[in-house]
Amino acid sequence: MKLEPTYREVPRLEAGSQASLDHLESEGFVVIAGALSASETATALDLTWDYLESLGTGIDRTDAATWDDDRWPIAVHGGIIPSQGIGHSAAQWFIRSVPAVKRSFAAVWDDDDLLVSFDGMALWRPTTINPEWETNRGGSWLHIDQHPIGRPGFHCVQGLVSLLPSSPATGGNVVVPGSHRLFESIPERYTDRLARIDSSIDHFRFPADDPQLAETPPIMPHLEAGDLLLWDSRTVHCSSPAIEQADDDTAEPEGAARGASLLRAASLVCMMPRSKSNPSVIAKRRAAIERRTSTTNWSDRFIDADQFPQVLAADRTFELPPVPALTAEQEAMVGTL
Ligand SMILES: O=C(O)CCC(=O)C(=O)O
Repeated sequence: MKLEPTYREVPRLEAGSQASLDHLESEGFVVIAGALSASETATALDLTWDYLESLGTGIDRTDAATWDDDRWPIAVHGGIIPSQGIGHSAAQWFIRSVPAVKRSFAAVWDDDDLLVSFDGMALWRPTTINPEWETNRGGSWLHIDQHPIGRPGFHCVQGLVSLLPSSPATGGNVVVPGSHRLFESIPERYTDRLARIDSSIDHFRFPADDPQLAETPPIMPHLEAGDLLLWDSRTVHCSSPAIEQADDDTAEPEGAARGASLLRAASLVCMMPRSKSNPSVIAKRRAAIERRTSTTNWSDRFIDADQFPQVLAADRTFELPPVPALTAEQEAMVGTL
């Protein structure tokens, strides 16, 4: 039987607090309450739509009839847009620069000289308008983002800022609490499966019906708009679409287009100490600004998300956002100052 998440209220803790660090250490994830204020969240959402509308494909935020696949940027598993300049959109640079986001990561590392990922966003269109917009179900892509042999031990904490409140009817991120403690035993437990993954690839997927995960079932943590979810890259996670139908009064009428809104808008963000990176990676990061190349969560290696097989296979071009004019603080997060 495929593993399905249960929707859960979880503690929402203060950015940089000891309680948040303790929760991250014991559960492998933590929700930071209101890392973005209501007005910062509204600005970020607005900038996200600016990005989508600037792709040159004819997307109009007020008209869901223009959100079809022919106009939408390419999404990979779980409705994540990893490329097409999104990592250098004004939305992503705005979110990365909100002080509470950096404060949350600085507390994790006890270091505030941090390099930020040029990550993308998970932007989910309403399935009431087109059921084919439903993203991959949780059980089908539970994974970790760290190779158990290539990168043993603790290396990274990933994050996402939710720009909309979640509910069982929106779906959202899924984590398996405490599963970071499984990590060390993966080479023994999944020997054959792991042997198929090169040790330089920081991605390992669990079987959809994995009996070893059935003992610690996945949860979908509740997030308010502006919350930052952090998780250890060793924690088993993914995302999943709605697990309940929306109430009748909140559901979009079938076929509605004007006035519709996204189900989910989540900004992926990850910061790691500069000391884990090196000058060659930093030179590539600087060039990525000019080229508007997005990356994965890792800032200690340069992994070009424009080269993802799904992006290359789609063979489509979109207008890129303008080269961002970075502040000194943002240049420091690139590594060039
Ligand atoms: O959209 C999500 O919440 C899933 C994110 C994820 O799996 C990842 O960034 O590795």
